[in-house]
Amino acid sequence: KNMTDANAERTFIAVKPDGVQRGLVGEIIKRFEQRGYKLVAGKLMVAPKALLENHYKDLADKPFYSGLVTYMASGPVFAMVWEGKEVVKMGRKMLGATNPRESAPGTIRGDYCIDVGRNICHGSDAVETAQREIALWFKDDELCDYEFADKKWVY
Ligand code: 3AN
Repeated sequence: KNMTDANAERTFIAVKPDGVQRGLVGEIIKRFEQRGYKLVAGKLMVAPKALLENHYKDLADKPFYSGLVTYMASGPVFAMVWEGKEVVKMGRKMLGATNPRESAPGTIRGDYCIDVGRNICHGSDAVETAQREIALWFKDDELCDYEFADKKWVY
């Protein structure tokens, strides 16, 4: 795959355990699908603590870190890879601000949650972070390489 293709940018999006419990997996998938982004991987899994500690290693010195890992390990998460033009930046916009009370209505967090410790979804914050997170959560053979038949209607 030609990763210099601007329409082939990828991001890691996860529905956290609270989002799964609240039945929001479909709603979150729906928003990315309807926007025109392409789903290239997805799986429901209870994340091992070691995976979560690696995923959140930059936050290891934060006071909320151990609570964050415990919350993320408390039930299944729905992990996904989405592809498309500027999907990292646009994915963050669609999720809304980290603190849901600062997330605009119309964003996922702005529509479905209240508290930063239960903010229902994760999205990579930069292209390099996305590459790291995708490699951490998925094996290469879990990423599906295919084209939309009607891509010309999105781009
Ligand atoms: P984001 O997930 O929007 O990139 P980060 O990387 O600053 O935000 O934080 C990662 C996760 O840590 C958040 N999604 C949230 O679940 C949790 N978190 C961030 N700040 C706090 C906080 N002040 N209290 C509790 N949990 C927090």
